[in-house]
Order: sequence, then structure tokens, then C-alpha cells
Amino acid sequence: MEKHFLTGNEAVARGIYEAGAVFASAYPGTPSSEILKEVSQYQEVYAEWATNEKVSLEAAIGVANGGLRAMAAMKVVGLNVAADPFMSISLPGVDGGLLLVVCDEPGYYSSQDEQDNRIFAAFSNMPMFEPSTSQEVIDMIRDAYALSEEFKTLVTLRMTGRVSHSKSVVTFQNRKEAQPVPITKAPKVPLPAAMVKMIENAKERTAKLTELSNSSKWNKAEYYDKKIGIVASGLPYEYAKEVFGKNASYLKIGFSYPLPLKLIEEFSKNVEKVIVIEELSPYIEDSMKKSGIDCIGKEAFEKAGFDPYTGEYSVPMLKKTFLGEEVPFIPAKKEQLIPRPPALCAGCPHRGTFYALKKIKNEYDVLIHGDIGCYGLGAIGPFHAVDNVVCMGASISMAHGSQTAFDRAGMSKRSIAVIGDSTFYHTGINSLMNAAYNQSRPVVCILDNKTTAMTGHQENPGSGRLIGGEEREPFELEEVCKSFGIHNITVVDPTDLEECDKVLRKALDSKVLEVIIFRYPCALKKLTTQEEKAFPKRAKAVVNQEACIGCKVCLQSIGCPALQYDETSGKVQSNAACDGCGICIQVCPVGAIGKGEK
Ligand SMILES: Cc1ncc(C[n+]2csc(CCOP(=O)(O)OP(=O)(O)O)c2C)c(N)n1
Repeated sequence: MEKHFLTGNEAVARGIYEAGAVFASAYPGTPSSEILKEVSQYQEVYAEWATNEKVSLEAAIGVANGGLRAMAAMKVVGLNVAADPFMSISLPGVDGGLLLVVCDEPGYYSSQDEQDNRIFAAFSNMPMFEPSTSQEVIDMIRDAYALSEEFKTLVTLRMTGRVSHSKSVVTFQNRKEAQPVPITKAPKVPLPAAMVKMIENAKERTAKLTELSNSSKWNKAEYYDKKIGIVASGLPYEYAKEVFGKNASYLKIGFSYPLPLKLIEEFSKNVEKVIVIEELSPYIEDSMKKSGIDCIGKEAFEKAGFDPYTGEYSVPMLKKTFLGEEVPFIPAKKEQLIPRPPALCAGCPHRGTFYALKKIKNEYDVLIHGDIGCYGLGAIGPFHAVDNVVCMGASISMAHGSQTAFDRAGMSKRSIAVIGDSTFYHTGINSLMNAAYNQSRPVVCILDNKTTAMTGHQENPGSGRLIGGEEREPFELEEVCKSFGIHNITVVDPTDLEECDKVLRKALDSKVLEVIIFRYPCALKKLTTQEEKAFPKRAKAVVNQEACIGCKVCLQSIGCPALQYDETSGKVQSNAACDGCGICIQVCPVGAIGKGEK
């Protein structure tokens, strides 16, 4: 038995491999992104990036409907995109093993929402497991597939970012090939007559799963001192053990939907008082209180001055709340802190697009709808070129909506959408189809950096590679747009500022839907053979120290990390991070920046 040190996400890959899964699909998003790349290391499991989470789950459902084991993985808000197949599969169910891995993110370090997806399990009446260590991830996956096949239902493994990214020791087992499950004869079609039976079956399933949850090894009481009994799930269970040690007893909830309320009641009778420790919503606490089981939950944290409904829990937080112990906060020395606001990378092609958009924004009456990706940084300094962002794909639909309303109201205001290539293929494509068919006329800017940069360069239909690295012909965005009957499509190099300005002005003055594709690969992308030819390496920028007047226009207008101000000389210098995009050369008012070596 080999021992290894794995992150929760690596353990997911190992878990589905050992459990005999044959298919895995995902759309990237922190904290789940690493899962699929890890899966792709196992030859036995076919892995692919889906264009979005709904597609990913539906593909996995298809595999399970064929009697085989599959997994779909996504980040917390990915489940919103996949909510239709997720909710809809609850009644008809599946034949083969179907696992959904969803990585929640208390603290929303990189998500547009902090929702607690345990609620989704209760909403859909489908079982959920919640691991707190990497070994549990693997073992729960094995059980999840068995449960999925036995009850013909999707099973969700809900992780949180801390579990996804923390490492702990696991023991490897050999892969056990799963036998294909015979496919049920009756078609799984949600016709009204069939639904009556399906609803009955689902109720029966929930009753049986509730019994199972009450006796499951994943819901386990550990008795030490019985003055305090702690009910906890996920990582907060580990925090609680670190804080209370043997001064409390524990009921760890690992099979968290259906909740084992009988077991919780029994546990609460065996201890003097019960404390519930769970991040985000009071999912366990509310159910206990509704069932008449007395407990202390979120209010204890509130009394201690915390907001327990948002963000992560921590050991110091528990210590302060329950032991009154202040963990000393060591303030950082201000003089040692270097301000590092988030910035586009050196050489990022989005920089040119936002420089041009900012200029336009100062001159035209425009509403700029942004989207989710590295280009979200266009909303902050030095560009301030985005007015609002909602969720993936929303920029084009919002621009369509606002432009239609402005035009109907006789206003001259123009609407602009700014969206990345991966986000376009994710859901923006539907929005563009809608705008084109309904004949509205926003200006749609697609920032085509040929990759899904923000989440770590995952492939998408325009990136020219598959997950294993093999090259394939990319889709051409202009052809996709043309197929919607859009005629005004312009491709521009975002690092050519004059051209960007010209193209944007022309589009804003136009009376019809305009698509501008700002195309240049991400500075950090490993280029495909085709891209290497189309985008040859460029010479780095060099600041002529004699000519530089230290006006800082370059620093203030483009915020490039490859430029820095030297206090001693009072001049700007370029550094090794320079990628040669040449944007600084174009913004310098005195022509002090030129090209150096490649
Ligand atoms: C529903 C949903 N799924 C996934 C994510 C994670 N995510 C944030 S931005 C992004 C894609 C960014 O790629 P692209 O649009 O090409 O822009 P880039 O970062 O390359 O500029 C992803 C997958 C998310 N925020 N929401």
C-alpha cells in the first residue's frame, strides 16, 4: 500500500481512477480547476474540458445512462450553470455511477458568489458527501459510486477550497474496473404520466437514504468529555478537534444530505450541550432546530463579534468564540508592505483593449458591460473601463438589453460588451445569437487571447489544443459570428493602440451589431505551432534614460509591471518581465521608449 501526500483535488482524480470511472468532464474554475488536469494523467479515464458546466454534467449523465461511471467537476457557481440538468436528473435518475464534484468557496477569494451548495442537495433530494481530508475524498468517492448505482441517482461530493487545496496523506489502492450496470428498460423520459411514478420513487429513495445516513460510517460520533457535543462537517470539524481536543465529543457529518437527524438527536441526548460548527449557511443548525433538537450555532460566533454567515472559519475564530481566547494578531510593519494591487501581467494583450476603451469612455456616452476573466481587471485602475459585471456570459446579453432599451427610448447611448474567448464559448455564444436574431446593435468586444487564462490556461474550442496537449484545429470566432448572420466583424491586434481606437470609433458610429475581435495570445500561453507562426516573438521595450523626462504617463496610463520608476534617477526603466507588446512605446509622450533585444 503506497502512501502519498495529495491535495483534495488530486485525491478526487485518484478517487475516480480507483473507483473505475471511465469519463470525466469539467469546466475550470477555482477552487476546482486542478481536478481534471490530474484526471488526465490516468490513461484509463477519458478527460475533456467542456465548454461549460451544464455541458459537462450532461455529458457525464449520458455516460451514466449508458451504465458506466462518470464524473463532472465544477466550481461553486458552476452549479448554477449546471442547475438545469442537476435538478432535472433527480426524478428520472441514472443507471451507472454518476458523481458531481462541486468545490464551494467560503470567503469567495475568486468566485462571484459564496453560495452554500449543501442547499442544492436538499433542493434536489439527491445525496451529498462532504470530506474533510484527502483520504476521505478517495474513500467517499468509492462509496458515492456504489450508492449512485444502488439508488440510481447522482451523488454530489461537496468540497470547500481549503479541502481542495490542502495536502494530507492518502493510501493508494489499485483501480477496480467497474462492471457496466444493465440499463433499465423503461425510458427515462419526464412525461407527466411517468413523473407520478418518478416522484413516488424519489420519495422512497429519500426515505431509504435517510435511514442509510443515520447508520453511515461517514456520520460518526466520537465520545470524549460529554459536557460539550460538537456537530460539524467539512474542515470546521478539524478546526473543532484542534481547539477542543478531548474536552468535547464530536459528531462528524460526512454524509450531509439527507441529514442523519435521528443520529444527531441521539448524540445530543448523550451530551450536556450541543454546538454546531459549520461554515456559511446554518444548514445543519436550522434542520436541528426545526426538529426540536436544541443547539448553539451561529449566534455564538455573532456574540463573539464575527459574521458566521460569510467567509471561512478558522482555529483562532473558534478559540475566541468558545474559549474567550484572543489569538494575538501580529500587525505587519507598514514600511515593509509594498502595495500590490491586482494588475494585468506584463505583455497582457487586454491592456491595449482597455487603454482604447478608456479613451472611448471619456468621449462617447457608453455603458460598458464586462464579464468574468482576467479582463475583469479592466474595471479597476488605471483603466476604469467597465461599468458592471454579473456572471459568465452576461456581458453580451446585458449589452443587448441595454442597447435595445436605449434605442427604444430614443437615447443616443451605446452599449458595449467585453468578453473573453473562453467565456464567449461558455455562454456568451447564446447571448450573441440572441442579440443577432433580435436585431439589436451593441458593440461586442471579444478579447481573444486564445486561452482560458484566468483559471490557468485550460483549453477551449479556440485554443488549438486538447487537455492532453495534442494540437487540433481551433474554431475561428469570426466564422462562429458569421454563422449568426453578423456581417460587421473586425479583427484587430489589441497591442496596436491606434488601430484599436479607430475600430472602436467606427463600431460606435455604426447603426448595426458590431463584433470586434481583439486577438493576441496571452503572454503566458505556450503557443501552438500555428500561433508561433502568426505571432512571432517581439523585441523587449527599452527606456532611453536620456530621453525619459520622468513624467510617469506610461506608468499611470497602462499600469504595466514591466515598467518601474527609479527614485534616484527620476526616470522610468523597463525590467525583465517585459514581453515586448510595445504598448508603452505607443503611450510615451516624448518617444523615450523603443525596442531592444528579442
Ligand atoms: C460559472 C463560472 N464558471 C467558471 C468560473 C471561473 N472562471 C472565471 S473567469 C473564467 C474564464 C476566463 O477565460 P476567458 O474568458 O478566456 O478570459 P481570460 O481570463 O483568458 O482573459 C473562468 C473559467 C466562473 N467564475 N463562473
